[in-house]
Amino acid sequence: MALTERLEIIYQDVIKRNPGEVEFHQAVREVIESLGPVLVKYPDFAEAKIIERICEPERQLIFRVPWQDDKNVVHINRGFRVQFNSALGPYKGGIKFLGFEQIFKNSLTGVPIGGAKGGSDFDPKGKSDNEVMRFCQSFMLELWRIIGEHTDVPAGDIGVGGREIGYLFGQYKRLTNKFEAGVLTGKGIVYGGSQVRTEATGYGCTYFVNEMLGSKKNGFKGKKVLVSGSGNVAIYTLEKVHQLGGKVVAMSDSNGVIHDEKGINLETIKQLKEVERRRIKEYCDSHKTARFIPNGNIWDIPCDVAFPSATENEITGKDAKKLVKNGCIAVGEGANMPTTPEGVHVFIQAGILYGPGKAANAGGVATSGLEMQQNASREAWGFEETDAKLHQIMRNVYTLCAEAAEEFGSPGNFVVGANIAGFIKVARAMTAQGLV
Ligand code: 2IT
Repeated sequence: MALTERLEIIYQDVIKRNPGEVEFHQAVREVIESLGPVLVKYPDFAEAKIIERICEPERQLIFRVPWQDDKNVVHINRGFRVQFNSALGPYKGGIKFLGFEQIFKNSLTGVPIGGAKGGSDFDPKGKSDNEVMRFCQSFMLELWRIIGEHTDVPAGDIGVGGREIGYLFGQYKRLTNKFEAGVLTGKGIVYGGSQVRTEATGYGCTYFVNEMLGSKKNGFKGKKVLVSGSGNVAIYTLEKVHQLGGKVVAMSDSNGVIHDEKGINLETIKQLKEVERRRIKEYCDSHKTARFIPNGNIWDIPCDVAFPSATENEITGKDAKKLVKNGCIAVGEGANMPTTPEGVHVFIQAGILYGPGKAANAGGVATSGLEMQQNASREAWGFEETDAKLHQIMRNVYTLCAEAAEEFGSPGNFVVGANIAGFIKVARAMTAQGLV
């Protein structure tokens, strides 16, 4: 889509100031493409240069992370934290990147949290538990200076799960001499974690798609579903899709795809991935109707609903065309930015139900918000109560996106809806807080 001249200037400036950050450019472009009609309706946002300010992180930290492996060899990695926007609350987001997306996603949840991301260039593959622990301790030895329950609240993301959050929390506690539970989310249930946080992104994404299907008087019953990935998000999407009557026929990891038209068995996947930390191809050892496709492309398999839940840019324009041609009617992005701009264009043109990550996967960070609420009040809610709150939040996210899309002239376009609804709230808060 063409940008107005003003938005094009902003975009070119972002490229110039952030050379090489192609995924950041991609995320910015997608948002500002939606904002033309917003600036027409709210010229004060333009005057206050809200978009220009949102595109520049409030603070960025890059730090050295030295650690020793099991043979006492010293390694040097690099850690990052990008504190993007605190207009709505303390910075909040995973230990990865794509902090820009997080601002709008967090805004959509209705929970008072700003946007941040962080990460490192450490590759956990093949590292022992002790090595991961030493790395996490060294990482926190720097990070602790800029985080806190009222300042910045990191969480897990790709490659950072409960184990890592535990090591990070232990080190933070030791450094600060405080049991400040709300400083990290995704904690274990026994030390301040929330019920449903592990399930939240997958459950939430399925709830969002269920709302989209419901708007067409449709549902998951009898639907054939693809879920890429086999991490947290993918596993709990599988669980919820099956609970709602759909059938997940394929999943994947970085080695390939498993395909079983009879449906993928949840318990086997949980055992393989959560308990034994093994590769997905081993699924076929115990399920003879399943086949493993080494380096296969999951999007080649015909489906009704697709949940890209692995990583960035995993659905290309070509994949999107294939999905549409094979009869796919809905896509829910469990991962962040898993569809390339060409792919997004294909879905929008085809008029299928397309739930972009910043709306569809907002249940994860929303439930982190619920974890913070419980930590602040020293409460621990039950599973059902927490799940009901998550479900309501996802209904609200859906309604916000649908209404904003309608109001700004793109009915049914949840990309436009999510960008505008997420943006307006942040822009109002920034305007109210003056030039900061
Ligand atoms: O992409 C995401 O929304 C997350 N990784 C979750 C962040 C969080 O703070 O729970």
